[in-house]
Amino acid sequence: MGDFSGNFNEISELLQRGKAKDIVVAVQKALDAGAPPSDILEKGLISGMGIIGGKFKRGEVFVPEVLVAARAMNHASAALKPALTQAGVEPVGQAIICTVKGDLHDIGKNLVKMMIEGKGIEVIDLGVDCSSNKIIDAVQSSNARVLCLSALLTTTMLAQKEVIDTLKTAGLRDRVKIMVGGAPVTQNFADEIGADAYTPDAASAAEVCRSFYS
Ligand code: B1M
Repeated sequence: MGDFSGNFNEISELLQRGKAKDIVVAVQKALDAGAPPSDILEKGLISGMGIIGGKFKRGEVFVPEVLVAARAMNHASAALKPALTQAGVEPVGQAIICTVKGDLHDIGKNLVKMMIEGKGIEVIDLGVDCSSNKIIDAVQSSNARVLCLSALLTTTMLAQKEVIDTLKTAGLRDRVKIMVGGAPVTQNFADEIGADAYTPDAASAAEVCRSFYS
């Protein structure tokens, strides 16, 4: 283990410039130097994505730049995965995860999935833009005890309510604990729509998800 100066700027900048290959090297370098994986994630990757988000909002960068940053994020997350998740954890059960209807953002969902898998839970990933019917089918045909819904847009967070209402109508609401999250989602909103849990980040989502299997 070497020395890491704690400078996560290089990782943040490589992410913002969408340098998928270079960022994997930088992440590995930071890990080898003893940087905590959670710091690499928060102070390097998520911080860089936040800067891109701000620039996007101000019209300083556009969708193509955000897409290459997203691609770099996915490569870097994959490189971090072994360090972030505990190896050899006994399997405890299944969970379902997706991004809701109308929403294509999957970076947060993928991080939540990765952390939950690290707790020994098998995750059925339904992908993005996922309709209530597809979710209902998965609840019916699996043994999942937890359903995780991610939404990144103020418009699509309402689809989380739609999923819960559809499950109620189908008589399936009590089959699963429902967890909601994503940047615009709050504890108040989760309470309003009748979700079982809200968590602000991937690490706490994994903790809470695991607690439903004890
Ligand atoms: Co989008 N986008 N985007 N975008 N995009 C946002 C969300 C936005 C805030 C940017 C901005 O204006 N500042 C804004 C939303 C505004 C709003 O609704 N309030 C926005 C917009 C407007 C749009 C479009 C409409 C733009 C357009 O086309 N005009 C469009 C919509 C497409 C659609 O979904 N239908 C769009 C498109 C895109 C891209 C495709 C280019 C790309 C997504 C690529 C991809 O995901 N594969 C993209 C990106 C990358 C962003 C930003 C820059 C980054 C999102 C991200 O990945 N963050 C984002 C700005 C920002 O967030 N600052 C933005 C990093 C990620 C780790 O964080 O996903 O929040 P996050 O996940 C966190 C927590 O929220 C939590 O854990 C994670 C970390 O620990 N979490 C959960 C997430 N899900 C959870 C579930 C849980 C628990 C916790 O339990 C189940």
